[in-house]
Amino acid sequence: MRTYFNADHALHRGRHEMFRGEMVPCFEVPDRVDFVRAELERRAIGPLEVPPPAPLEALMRVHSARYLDFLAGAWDEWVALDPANAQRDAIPSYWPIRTFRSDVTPESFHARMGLFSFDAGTPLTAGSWAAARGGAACAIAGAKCIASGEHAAFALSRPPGHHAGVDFFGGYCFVNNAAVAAQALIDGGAKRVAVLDVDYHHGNGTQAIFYGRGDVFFASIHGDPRTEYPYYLGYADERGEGEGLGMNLNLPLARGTGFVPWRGALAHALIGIAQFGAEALVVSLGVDTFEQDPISGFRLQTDDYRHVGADIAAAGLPTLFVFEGGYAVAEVGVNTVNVLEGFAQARG
Ligand code: 7XA
Ligand code: ZN
Repeated sequence: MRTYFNADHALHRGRHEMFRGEMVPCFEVPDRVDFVRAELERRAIGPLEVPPPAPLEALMRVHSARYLDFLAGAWDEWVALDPANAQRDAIPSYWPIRTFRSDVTPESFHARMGLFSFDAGTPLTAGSWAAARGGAACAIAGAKCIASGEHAAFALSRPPGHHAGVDFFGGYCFVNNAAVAAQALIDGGAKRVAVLDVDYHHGNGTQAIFYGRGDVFFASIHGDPRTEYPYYLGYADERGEGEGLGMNLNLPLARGTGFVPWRGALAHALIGIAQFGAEALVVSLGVDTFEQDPISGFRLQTDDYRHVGADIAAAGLPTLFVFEGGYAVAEVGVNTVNVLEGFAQARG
């Protein structure tokens, strides 16, 4: 299985994030990818390739131009406000919640940070835009790879993507890599694409991007939003709307859930994907479902991830894995590559 590696990922290196009332060192660190890469090489999973730059047009298929323009210039604006800002990350602190306007783009940089985000846990740094664009390039190259007849590919994208919506960042995500990939598959000729999100956190951004569409099915297994981030989306009664009605399948599970019921939810999601008749599958692959993950609450163990890969392989679809969360840094490589190896061995 070929891996597309984001050579620019470490340009995004947040210093601190707001976490439960205090500023703490970021959980989402460049080392995560280094551990995955080392494990890929140790097990010789397949070649590793740095993709060509992502065309902005491909990102604009799922994100608004206004949002991408903002991301592209945000760091320079932040430093222009005060040269000392070069030493600190930009973090939003105001949001246009209900009754405020979001149709007007304010002049204030701080106001636009809030307009285009939904939490204070996602620091924007000097290299965030370059890194996010590099991550999307991996997703696009991976989509092309499976469209050309490969069984599978892995986009080792970082920063992650599934919380990013049409015009907002949050949850450590700026550009929705999985959505960019699904859209690239559609634009390449696929009629029906499924996105399966197995990260601990609901992929609110991916859901929202495709919610009204009949050509992309979204299934997600995640911590119950009544208690788990991102809290405000991910309930079972969100089934899509308009042409997308019935194309959204949320399978929230209680904090503390172990592998047996989790695997049952995976089977349920895969049945939905089969009934939809997907031609290709994009997997938002987060391994923050791991029992030792510091910010999550499921109880999957390292060996379970092989079964996850094998179960996904049984769907028999061209499959692109897109890297998302997982913050038990020392184990993130083994757990991620267990999924890929489980898939590859089952698929033959
Ligand atoms: O899949 N999403 C993540 O792994 C990020 C979760 C962010 C949790 C919020 C902590 N401030
Ligand atoms: Zn996550």
